[in-house]
Amino acid sequence: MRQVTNCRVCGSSRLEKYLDLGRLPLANGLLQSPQDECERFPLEVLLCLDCHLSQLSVVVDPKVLYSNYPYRSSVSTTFRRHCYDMARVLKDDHDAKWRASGHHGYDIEQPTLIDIGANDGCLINQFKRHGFRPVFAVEPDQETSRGIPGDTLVLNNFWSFNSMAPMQRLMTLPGASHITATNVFAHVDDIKDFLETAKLFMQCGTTIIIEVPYAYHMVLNNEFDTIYHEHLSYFLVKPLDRLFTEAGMTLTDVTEHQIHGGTIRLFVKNGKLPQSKRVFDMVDREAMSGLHDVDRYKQFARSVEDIRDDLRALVKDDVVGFGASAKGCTLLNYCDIHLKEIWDDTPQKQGKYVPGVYTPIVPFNFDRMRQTKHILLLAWNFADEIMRKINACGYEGKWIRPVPYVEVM
Ligand code: JHZ
Ligand code: ZN
Repeated sequence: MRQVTNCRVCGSSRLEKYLDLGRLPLANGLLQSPQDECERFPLEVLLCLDCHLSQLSVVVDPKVLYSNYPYRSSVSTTFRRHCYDMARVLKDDHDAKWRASGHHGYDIEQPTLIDIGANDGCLINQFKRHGFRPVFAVEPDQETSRGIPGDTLVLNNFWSFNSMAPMQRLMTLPGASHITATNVFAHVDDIKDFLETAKLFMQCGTTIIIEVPYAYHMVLNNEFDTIYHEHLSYFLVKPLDRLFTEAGMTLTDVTEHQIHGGTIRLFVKNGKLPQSKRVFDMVDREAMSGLHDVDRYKQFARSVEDIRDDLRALVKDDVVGFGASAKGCTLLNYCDIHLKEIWDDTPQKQGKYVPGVYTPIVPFNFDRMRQTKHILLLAWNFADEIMRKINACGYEGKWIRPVPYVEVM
């Protein structure tokens, strides 16, 4: 474990702690048995008073975090749909640029893809459907990467200069027109090295498309459960813009998406280029919302305590959870809530236990549903999909949503 003393973006040592969730276990370190021990690490968030990046106070070894990783992106229809839409937007944009450059009809150059943090191939599958040719995928966990389509070269490694530069030379790996990194950039400690590694595979015109949960929504909507040891950084546009500029790149555009409780999609290119007005507007909105001032974060921390107290008063041990998400692990452990069980469709999670609270994770069961009066939405980001599905099975009980405030529906 590494203690963070300097900001990951600007190097400043002026880091102020605004949230302390206690010593928590690793969110995806699911247990085989309720008797198993689990290691705990501090879960505290610091704000850089100079560039306004929020970051954890410690970095846990990624080899510990990402071995036997049970999360599978493809389980949610909403996320698959999100990847489909993303591929469509990028393909349309690619085709429009190709046409504008004077080429027509069947002569369209095929866009190519490198996907970082490919998980089970959820994103690659949707990009292939839109005519992208995968160059290679990077996914450190071998077992997770089994879902990636067989015709895609898979590198079971972390995206770092030390691991990728020798591979590039040995295997003469080419570049790609698009490099995607969805829900992985916040997991990276050395984000400058991440960008230098990307440069190895950038050609003229390559776009890096990064998606990260947006700290603006985390703070304004009290999404404290998106804080766990995998998420080292909680990004605003302001520090990101500085990061890319200092790396000799340009954040050319940024768009907002609803997925995972509020996500930003960043478009990054090599060199100094014009920026969309959206980039400036979002930085302004962050400032106007108080997010360049530590007091707003301290107010967030007080709201988190209120949610904890409300949930503890409401949730009894006959309540069932839906979605053994990483978020759920933070929520249950921080609030010290002990549910009857958690339903989850991920085969790799079923039969295991949430660390710290030792709640069993089981498949959805029709008979148990009939005896259930309250379900706690531990994957509130997929509330519509989950509620529609379970209500359609005849569920007549109530739903509890923990954020932005505790709500019984
Ligand atoms: P879900 C994920 O975090 C992964 P998590 C990662 N840590 C990250 O960075 C963030 O997103 C942004 C289950 N489920 O996706 C599947 C069903 O069983 O909200 C999952 O276990 N049936 C890399 O883990 C869980 O719920 C369903 O119908 O907090 C959802 O976890 C649906 C919709 C979900 O993220
Ligand atoms: Zn900083």
